[in-house]
Amino acid sequence: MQLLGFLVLLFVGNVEAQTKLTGNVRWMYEYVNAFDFDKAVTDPNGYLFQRVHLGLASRWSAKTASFVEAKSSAVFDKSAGNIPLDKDEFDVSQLYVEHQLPTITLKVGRQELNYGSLRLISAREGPNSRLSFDMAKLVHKFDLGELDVFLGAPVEIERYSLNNSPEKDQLLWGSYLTLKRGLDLYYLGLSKPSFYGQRPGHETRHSLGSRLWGKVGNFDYNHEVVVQGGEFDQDEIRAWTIATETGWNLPARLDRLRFGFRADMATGDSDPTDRRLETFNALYPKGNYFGFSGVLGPSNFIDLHPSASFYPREKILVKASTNFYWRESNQDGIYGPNGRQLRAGNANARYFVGTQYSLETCHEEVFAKHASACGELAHFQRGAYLTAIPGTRDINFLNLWLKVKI
Ligand SMILES: [Ca+2]
Ligand SMILES: [Ca+2]
Ligand SMILES: [Ca+2]
Repeated sequence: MQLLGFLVLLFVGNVEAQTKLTGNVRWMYEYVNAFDFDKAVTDPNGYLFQRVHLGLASRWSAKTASFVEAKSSAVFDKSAGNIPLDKDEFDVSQLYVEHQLPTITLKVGRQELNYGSLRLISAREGPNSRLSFDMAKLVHKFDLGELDVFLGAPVEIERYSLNNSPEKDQLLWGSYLTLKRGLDLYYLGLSKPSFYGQRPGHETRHSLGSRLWGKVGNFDYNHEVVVQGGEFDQDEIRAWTIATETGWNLPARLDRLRFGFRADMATGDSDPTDRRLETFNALYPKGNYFGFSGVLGPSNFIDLHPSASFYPREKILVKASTNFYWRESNQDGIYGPNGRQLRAGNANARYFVGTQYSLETCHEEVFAKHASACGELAHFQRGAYLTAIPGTRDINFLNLWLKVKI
């Protein structure tokens, strides 16, 4: 609130500041026949999300700027599978001041963070409430790239007005280096209360990562490796992930076709009784890690994910993909995008979780220049691990959204 007062004072004291209004509205209809594979949890006719963002960017001088953004997230006709991110009447999603010093820029306040392929740190575009952090960040830009150093806490979404505050006992800190030639190197530290299986405890986790990305001829690539250490409730953390995406863009007249192949792996805990935790934690990943449907999150899994993307016209994408999932360890369970365990490790010893078939389409300028629309139809067919668990069901998923920018 002190920051709000500061901004009001600045506004009153400097009416000549250059300002720009930004914003967008997104409507999203979703239908899921079984939330988290649970046969009993369904909403027969689906539900509608509405999300509004309205922002004001102000430049106070050559070196100082600010941004304030309000948001409202609403949900209509949803009778099952409620999660906290669905609804937030009215709140401050961003409110920061940026000041340029000789070699660095200081950015302080409530802000969004997006790094790399959004595998670990993301503003989380998929769910109905985006994620922001209350933090201080230093940005150093140089010829070859950018180095960021930051410290802060994620903002908890509370459903009523003007009551969002930073998560208690949570802290994120780190440093992210991006080189324009296609290399990211980063360290991320996280401290928070957590649950693994049924066990609560405090987690301090260190992640060291590297990402290589770019194009060679008709191929594009985006490969990332992360190793993790630290402590969870006196257990030693030892986890890692490899994520690879490789694309082949058909040359010459067929350049509107791309075949993609993803192969990913993230560790799970191999023995629930030892004093070592090997479950990978993806920190704050984008909610829809494997597509809009966002059924599974990137912990204790192996996946192979071929896809074909077709651009019938400029700004229109049609993509078909199949995603095969296994557990990495058959002693650990499966996890949702928010890191919550969906099914226990000891349910059975099978590895194969299932196959997701998806068809999606996006149209960037659908009615007007400022509107975009997307849709996804997906079917998740359970594999041996899930079919052996009573009360589960294959998932059918439909998602349609329209976004209009101001
Ligand atoms: Ca409904
Ligand atoms: Ca709120
Ligand atoms: Ca263990």
